[in-house]
Amino acid sequence: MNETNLEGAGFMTRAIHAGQEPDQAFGALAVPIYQTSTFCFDSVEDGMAKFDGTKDGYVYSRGGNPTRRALELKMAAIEGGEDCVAAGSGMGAISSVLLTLLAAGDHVIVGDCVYGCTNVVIRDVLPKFGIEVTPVDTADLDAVAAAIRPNTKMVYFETPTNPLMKVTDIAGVKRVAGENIRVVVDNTFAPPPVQRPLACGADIVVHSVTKYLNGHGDVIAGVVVGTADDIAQIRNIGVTKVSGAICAPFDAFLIIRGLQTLGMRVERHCANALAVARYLESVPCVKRVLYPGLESSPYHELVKTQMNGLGTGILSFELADNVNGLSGFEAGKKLLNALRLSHIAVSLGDPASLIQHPASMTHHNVSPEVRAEMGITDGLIRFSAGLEDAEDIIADFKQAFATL
Ligand code: LCS
Repeated sequence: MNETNLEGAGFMTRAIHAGQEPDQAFGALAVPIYQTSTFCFDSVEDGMAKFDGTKDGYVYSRGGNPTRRALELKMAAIEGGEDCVAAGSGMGAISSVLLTLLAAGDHVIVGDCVYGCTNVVIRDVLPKFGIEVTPVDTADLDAVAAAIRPNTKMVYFETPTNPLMKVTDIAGVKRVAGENIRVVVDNTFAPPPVQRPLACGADIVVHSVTKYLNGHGDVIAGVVVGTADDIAQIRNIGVTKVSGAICAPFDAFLIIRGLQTLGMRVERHCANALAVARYLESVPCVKRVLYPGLESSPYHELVKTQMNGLGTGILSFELADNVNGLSGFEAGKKLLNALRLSHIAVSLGDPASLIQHPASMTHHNVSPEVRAEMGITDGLIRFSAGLEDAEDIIADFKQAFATL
């Protein structure tokens, strides 16, 4: 099957075949790892033509590499975009988008709850370059509309958000933003086959590939997917020249391997998270469970319409203020330390279940005031459901709760 006859193919077929042709040298089916810094030219004329763009071909691996290109083509097909550029981390991808598309005097609306480092880049660093920033709860479309100014160039948000799991109506934001404001969605928490922001009207999708897309907990990487024009600019300026945050060939190879099982993995992560969320709702000392797939969640309808009914593999929860004489925070520490199967670690989307404390870990670099404004309490715990058997994950929680 080649690129041309993937038209109309299903999700799993695209994830397996897009970007991958048997290699021309030996017919290898797996994408070869082109571990090289540079590419030789046949002649001076050949090099000149590749530099001035009159001839296709690779020149230098910061600008382009065949293994990375196979990953980019596969990701463009998976997200349904015209093109993709891969980066060396999610932060490399996000910074490259911002530094390419924004200029002094522009205004950005940013979701009021985003990953800690994204928060630092947008709310602390962009203003240093003369870019105005307004944090808004993008789940509230009236608030987005009210924040728009004549110089607004971008609305940037995560859905679901890290770590509060709020869900934004992507099509609604695009409707409010209109044609001239780019809508950029961080889709890390709900990758296809869950959610496809471009199909909902978003202009650009970014991912921390480190998470579900690679899915095996052994790579740090990012991607940006969008129109051919936007991606060409982001590749040439943000990724290749400004940040230099490129995705290495070996990492691209591992991600290509991981993407081929994305659909099955993500469905299993979501099913396990739902089972754990339901269990946690039944635990008396759990004050609240934040999981959009629960019937009790205010986002349950959007899960059905925008998230393919699947939800996500991550949930957050908070313990009661007093658990047998312990504060919610102290009880949370004791609970995490007592778990035997789930690891205390940041990141998410790994085969193993991971659990962490946002206030002291993923969002520790956000000031306590901004954390309070975001709604990240000291007692909040975030859990990334792995691919283990749900009964085993729940049994581990049960024995840990019994120690409180
Ligand atoms: N976007 C989201 C939603 C994230 O959760 C992260 C990392 C990033 C972007 C940045 O991606 P990276 O550069 O790490 O590939 N989130 C992390 C987390 O929650 N725990 O550890 C990292």
